[in-house]
Amino acid sequence: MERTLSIIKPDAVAKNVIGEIYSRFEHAGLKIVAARMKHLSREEAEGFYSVHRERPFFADLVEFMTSGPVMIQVLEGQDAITRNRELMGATDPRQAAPGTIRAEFASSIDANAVHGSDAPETAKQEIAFFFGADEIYSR
Ligand code: RTP
Ligand code: MG
Repeated sequence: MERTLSIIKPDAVAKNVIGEIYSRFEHAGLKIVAARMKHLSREEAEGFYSVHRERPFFADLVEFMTSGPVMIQVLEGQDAITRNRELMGATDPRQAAPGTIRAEFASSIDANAVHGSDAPETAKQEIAFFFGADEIYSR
């Protein structure tokens, strides 16, 4: 069993597709074992994406991630990290495979609907960034 951190970004929350995205997780065998809706502060968004601090898109990324509430969840299942990344599709929705979350719901490389951890180490860090051990209900 593996865990990954998923965020439904402000664009997808605004589009009212939280349930549709949750449904994809469930159909793929991923269980939602923790969840919280939150409007990230600038400090939280900067901290969460601190690996990208020096990248040219960092300011836009933080601006976008604080533009409205997000839905944050821990997904659990076999190969959860890879499986979630497959469901998400490529970062740029124009390159995302048909049928993926980003192909269906994203409108640009910034407003790209979802975040997913990209490796076991980052998954661990990202889960701990938002959830205490007592807030995760493994099933
Ligand atoms: P995420 O971390 O949000 O799951 O997305 P990702 O792994 O597919 O992409 P990553 O390289 O980690 O980039 C994080 C987010 O920054 C925005 N971005 N903009 N304008 C650009 O060239 C650019 N590149 C990345 C995207 O919103 C991406 O999801
Ligand atoms: Mg990433």
